[in-house]
Amino acid sequence: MDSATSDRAALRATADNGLKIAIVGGFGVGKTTMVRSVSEIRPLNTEETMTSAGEAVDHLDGVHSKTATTVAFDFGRITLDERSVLYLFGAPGQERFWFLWDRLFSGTLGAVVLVDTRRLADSWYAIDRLEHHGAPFIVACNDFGGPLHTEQQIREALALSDDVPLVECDARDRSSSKYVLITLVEHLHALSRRRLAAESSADPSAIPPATAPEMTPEPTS
Ligand SMILES: Nc1nc2c(ncn2[C@@H]2O[C@H](COP(=O)(O)OP(=O)(O)O)[C@@H](O)[C@H]2O)c(=O)[nH]1
Ligand SMILES: [Mg+2]
Repeated sequence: MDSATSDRAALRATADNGLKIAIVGGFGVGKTTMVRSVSEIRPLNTEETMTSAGEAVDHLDGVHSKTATTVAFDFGRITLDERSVLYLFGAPGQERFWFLWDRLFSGTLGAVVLVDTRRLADSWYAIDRLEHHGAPFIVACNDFGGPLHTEQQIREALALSDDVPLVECDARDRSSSKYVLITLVEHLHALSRRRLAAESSADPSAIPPATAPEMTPEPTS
């Protein structure tokens, strides 16, 4: 088993704010690849070589080049600043692991749904569960050189609403994977600003008074 933890980049002692992001999607869409390409530590993963014993269980339609499969979680880490650390969890895509996903989504800030545009339906379940949990997410189309679809075609096939960001990526490429995570974080930020604005208009007393900067209380933590 290729399973390793490395302290190549030791976690800072000041890091006290762990933020969790999930990377989900169908079997073979590139979840393990993405966690590997962006993690600053050698990701803990639990890949197993696939053998003929799994043929009846893990269907390789459309993913014939795949030789290993995740049998638990991919786990990676990115330090954001002195105090904040982003943890990435890639959930195994096979149907028999779907029961793990609901636990995975608790406490996550949001999720990236990776899709292979040749097999869009394989990511339906991930989107369904995220919507069920009310968890914010974005969709990233991983580049497998499949037929080109317009954004509208992909949105229709996935029944995605217009406010869910849809981006393209190459999970093997670090900067492309980083861009996907930045898109998710910007989406989360926009959602939280929208929520605050809605709360303020429902309750005008919730609008913070316009005080001079020197009157702003010091943060307590
Ligand atoms: N062409 C191409 N292949 C990819 C890309 N991302 C992953 N792969 C390959 O697709 C296969 C499945 O990827 P993997 O990360 O194991 O998928 P997972 O089941 O979602 O974890 C592997 O052989 C990867 O090397 C990509 O962006 N483009
Ligand atoms: Mg995997």
